[in-house]
Amino acid sequence: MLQLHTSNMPRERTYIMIKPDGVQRGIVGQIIARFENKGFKLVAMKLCSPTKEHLETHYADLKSKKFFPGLIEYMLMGPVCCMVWEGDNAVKTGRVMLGATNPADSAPGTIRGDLCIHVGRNICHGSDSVESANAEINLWFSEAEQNTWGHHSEGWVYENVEEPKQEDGGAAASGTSNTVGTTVHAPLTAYPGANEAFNEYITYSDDASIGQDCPDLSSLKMVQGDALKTGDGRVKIVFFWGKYLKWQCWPTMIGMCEIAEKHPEIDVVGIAADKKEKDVLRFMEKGECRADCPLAFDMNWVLKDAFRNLMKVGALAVPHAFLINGEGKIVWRQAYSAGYQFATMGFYEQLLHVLAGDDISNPNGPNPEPEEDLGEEVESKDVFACQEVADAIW
Ligand code: RTP
Ligand code: MG
Repeated sequence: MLQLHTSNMPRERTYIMIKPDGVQRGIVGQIIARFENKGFKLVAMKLCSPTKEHLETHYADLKSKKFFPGLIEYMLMGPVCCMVWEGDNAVKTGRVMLGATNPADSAPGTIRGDLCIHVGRNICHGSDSVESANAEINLWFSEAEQNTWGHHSEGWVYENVEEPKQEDGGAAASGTSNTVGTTVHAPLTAYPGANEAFNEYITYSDDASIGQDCPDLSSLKMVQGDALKTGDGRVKIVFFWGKYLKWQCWPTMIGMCEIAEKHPEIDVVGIAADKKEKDVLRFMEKGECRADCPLAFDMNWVLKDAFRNLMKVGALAVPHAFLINGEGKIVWRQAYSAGYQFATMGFYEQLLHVLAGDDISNPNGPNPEPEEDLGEEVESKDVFACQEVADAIW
């Protein structure tokens, strides 16, 4: 799975529930505060009064226990406060924070150790494994209720958070987040209306690479995943990145992986346009490149040069993505700069058109000619000698 942690990437999640006694005793706030203070991120919360059946499903693994009927009765005594907390080791740490099941055994400093006495009134529940956390989260919350958002303190809670840098005056480099209160990258949806009318102004035939055959990908040295062959009927994205770029690449890299996950019918390859393969491998080993789609090394920039030659330009800027249709032709390309996201700037819309079978290669012909000179001489005036201009200025 995708492991790249910019501030809005999901980490481990756990389901924490304040039981009816905790709600009745008015200690919901204290419990929430402990998770907030720890550094975990609240991604879902609601107060609800579940049915008996719902609680029986939640505690299904305890059905054979003698205390099961009493447990269900206890859980039906009033509303419960359901929450999903996110953070590294959230499941295990969440359990440690709750304390032992029986408050008589819970260490002081834990929630149960500090705030309750009897096992049948132990005020809170926490998932006991990542698997049960995922099942419980989906039992209690719909997908729409589970929020993904970037926490402004992420870079102060975790080490090595890669912040996608924007025009922030260097705040990202100093360790503070530049994503205050925002979701870093837009969800993968086309902009409204994109599929109704073809977006006419973005493709021109004087981009020399458009309509050309995608260069042979067999020279690539695959680092992860299988080699790709163009013209096999499958749409492809060829994405150039460089380890030296780091944060400039991450948002585009994440977007690329999201597209690959969302569209199994297409192939994606990320190509490291770096000098030495061993540097790239080392970078991957260190876990800094946390992309889960096929990745390749472009020895001696063979492929990068091949694309550059097709474009008839002096340099191929990275990050740079090429969209290749099923016949192996380049139908769209896009360069990215810091902070730009893969799914934005029209790329995803273009992909959807290609998948829908639209020909996006040349709907507009060449760039329009510059507007004709109307032939009127523009009178030049000396600003200091002309009263009219001086009046306008002052
Ligand atoms: P929870 O699921 O609520 O987080 O608690 P847990 O994992 O620490 O403990 P578990 O074995 O799953 O038990 C679920 C809840 O059942 C009640 N219980 N009563 N009378 C008893 O011996 C007994 N044992 C467990 C507790 O409310 C416990 O939290
Ligand atoms: Mg349990």
